[in-house]
Amino acid sequence: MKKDISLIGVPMDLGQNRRGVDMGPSAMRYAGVVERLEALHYELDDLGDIDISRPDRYRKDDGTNLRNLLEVAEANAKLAEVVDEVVREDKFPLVLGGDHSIAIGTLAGVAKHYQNLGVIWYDAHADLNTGETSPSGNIHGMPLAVSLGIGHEKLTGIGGYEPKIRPENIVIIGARSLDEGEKKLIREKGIKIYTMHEIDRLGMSTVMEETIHYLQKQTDGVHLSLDLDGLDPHDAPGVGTPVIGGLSYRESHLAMEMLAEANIVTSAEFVEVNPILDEKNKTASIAVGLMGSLFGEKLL
Ligand code: B3U
Ligand code: MN
Ligand code: MN
Repeated sequence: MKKDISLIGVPMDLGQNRRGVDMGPSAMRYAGVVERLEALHYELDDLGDIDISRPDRYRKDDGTNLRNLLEVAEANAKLAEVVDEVVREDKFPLVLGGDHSIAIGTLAGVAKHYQNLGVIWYDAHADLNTGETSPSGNIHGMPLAVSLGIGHEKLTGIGGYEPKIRPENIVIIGARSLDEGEKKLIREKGIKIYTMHEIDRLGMSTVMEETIHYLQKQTDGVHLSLDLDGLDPHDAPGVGTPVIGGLSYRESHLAMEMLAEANIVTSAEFVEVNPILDEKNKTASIAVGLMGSLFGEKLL
């Protein structure tokens, strides 16, 4: 892993409709992210937070099923520029959300620097909706589709190029709540996915071995997009859309440790931490612990 990390906060909750996830970056800073990574001898530069404009009212944009489209697009365009610069300086971008719509901006900033960027989507959801298939109109359920070039052009065009990623370079891990349109897209595009069913059958160790092998073969960088709702709500209660039957704390640490050992991750984001719904900052602390493992913290 690169020894220089740039930390970027994205205090945005406009991609969904439960307030509070905009406080995620503060909660993770409070939980000691900077100290945790510095203790591992990383040079960490905290770039602070992206400026987010607030609409006077949260609403779907005219004629679309996309909540706060213009503000979400604007925030992601700003994020993409900052992330682009970080990668250009050969530093590791570590992005703290914010709702998962921020992956649109992170990937727009990162992907142009790679021929074949791999993506690990650690999430209870696949986030493969479009305005047409989304049951909610929430853009946080769409960033993976947007990054494939599928969706509203105000989102797919961010960063001035599309698509950002290819379907064969994606691995989804932890899915257990998929909408019909998402299932169709997964089948059509042949996206590799480990739902909870496969994880239960194979075990996390095999799932990660296969994931690492698969991505190592064909990618020149890997972005980890970790939605805290991938974890079971018992372990990570502070998320907007908890889904029971998720990945455990232990499985998640194992996954991060195996990624650290394989040394394949070149950028990462931790999203959907909602301190208002949390229990004493438990979810933010777990997120920071997972970052520790991802960046090489060892038990012994
Ligand atoms: N698939 C649903 C629910 C959802 C997606 N991402 C989250 N929830 N966190 C949707 O609204 O697109
Ligand atoms: Mn998500
Ligand atoms: Mn999710």
